[in-house]
Amino acid sequence: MKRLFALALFVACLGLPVPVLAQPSLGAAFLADETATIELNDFAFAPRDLALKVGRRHRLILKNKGQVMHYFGSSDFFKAVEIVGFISGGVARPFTGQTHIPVNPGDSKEVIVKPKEPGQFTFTCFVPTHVYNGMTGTITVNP
Ligand SMILES: [Cu+2]
Repeated sequence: MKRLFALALFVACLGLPVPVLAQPSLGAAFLADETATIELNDFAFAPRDLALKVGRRHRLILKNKGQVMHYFGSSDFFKAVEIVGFISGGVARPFTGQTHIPVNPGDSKEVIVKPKEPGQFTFTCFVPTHVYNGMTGTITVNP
């Protein structure tokens, strides 16, 4: 009898709307057509050349594998894209017009961009000595 009651309760519950308590995974927070992981090392980006496409949503995962803080920055590039989403500290956050994204050692951030126009852009680390030591790369946005 107890078992039957439990079964009836279970069946009754099936008809009720189930509250969604689970947080969507970060991957699902913003849909992207393409994903590229960019490693920020001491003192280079890997890869150092990126190819994106106008109108596609590109998820750029910025991973700092180095021992010191690095930046992924490009004032020209961030002006030529629509920012679809930004994830920092595991949480979706507003992207406040920044052009140089700092990433702590061992940390990662994600920016989802949709290029608006074709072109070639340089990206660098914000720290001048890091640029001098090789932290620079190229983003090509194809039509
Ligand atoms: Cu750096």
